[in-house]
Amino acid sequence: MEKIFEDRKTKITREHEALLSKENEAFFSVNGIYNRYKNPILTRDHVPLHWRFDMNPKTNPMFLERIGFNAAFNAGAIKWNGKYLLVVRTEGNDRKSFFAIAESPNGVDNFRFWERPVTLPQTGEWDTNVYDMRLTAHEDGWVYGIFCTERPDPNSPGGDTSAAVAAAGIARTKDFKEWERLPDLISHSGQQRNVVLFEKFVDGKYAFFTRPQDGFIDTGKGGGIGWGLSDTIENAEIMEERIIDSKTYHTVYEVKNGLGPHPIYTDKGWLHLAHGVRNTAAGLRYVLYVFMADKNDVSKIIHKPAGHFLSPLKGERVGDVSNVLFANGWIADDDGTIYIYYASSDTRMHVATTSIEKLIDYCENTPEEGLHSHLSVKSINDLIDNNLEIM
Ligand code: M1P
Repeated sequence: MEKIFEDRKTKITREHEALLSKENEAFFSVNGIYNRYKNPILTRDHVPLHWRFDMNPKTNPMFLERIGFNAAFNAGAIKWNGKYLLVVRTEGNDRKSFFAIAESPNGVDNFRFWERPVTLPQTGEWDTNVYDMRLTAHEDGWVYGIFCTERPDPNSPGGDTSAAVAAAGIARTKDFKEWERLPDLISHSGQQRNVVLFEKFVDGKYAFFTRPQDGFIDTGKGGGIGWGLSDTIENAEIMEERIIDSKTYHTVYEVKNGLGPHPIYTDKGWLHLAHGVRNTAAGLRYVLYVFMADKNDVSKIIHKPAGHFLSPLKGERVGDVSNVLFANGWIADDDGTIYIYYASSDTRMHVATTSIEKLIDYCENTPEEGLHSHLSVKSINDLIDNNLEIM
């Protein structure tokens, strides 16, 4: 038995270390707007071995896995003390997700989880499940994590054990180790997911991007990405919510949408990354889109390129929830590089790199949504006409 333990432990440890230290490589970009990378940056296989295996040969002579993990996805992101940190939605085989921090020295590979997952304090009403944290370094001095907390629906019709209620949980930290939990955001528009805290006070108040929804899955009348203010963060409550980016018929955000990470400031305006969802015969399809808001009013959209910015490709298309790209983290580096951290099909994490300059150009110069095929053809013909003049 001792030999089995040692052989298995040695092999599994060696392969785990090889995975964690594998270098990543950018693919050549034909569109020139962003570069995708060869390897996912985090998967369930990256989860530390001491979270999974009992390392004691006496109690685990066959070196069997005791706690299994299913996925590592939908990570918030921040640059912290020179390191690229992801707050990863880590999901066990028990279907529960929780937050765990992974750190990389360069933003594209060598991500390693910290020694322990985040211990998230509970409110009076325990979370059944938590996920999709958005990080905001607020001008009040705290780093906030706004996340979805899911609990069973007390009003569900008898016997429906899948009915749930989603709300925005709020936690804050100064070192990513100790987290203070605040009461969940109160809004008066049904359920909430995809809530993001803005980094600045607006009219002396805390400002939130929201995504009101009537039900747990369907947004219903909740018509898109919203915006609202709260007097305090300690008991956050939004009295008035206004939709700033609506779901719209026959677009990539026809069924629903939601803001991704905190917006990035540029001298031309705020860059936003969001996800849009459309219906297909094969189910929902989630893609990412980018738009720009006024530099003096982060809730006022000034440029919105048509269609998706990133969509699921090749292996990204398959996973626990297939045909999904989702992003709730990006990092703007001092040299203008932007690291977009996106998850594919609710299963694994990837990175794509671009720059502030490229995203500004993309927002300012990509044709906007015309909502009709003949206007799409007009955009193409305009480009052809300009090109024929100089070719
Ligand atoms: O399964 C796809 C995504 O579904 C939800 O996003 P939304 O609220 O926009 O529908 C979230 O549960 C998200 O975590 C998940 O990736």
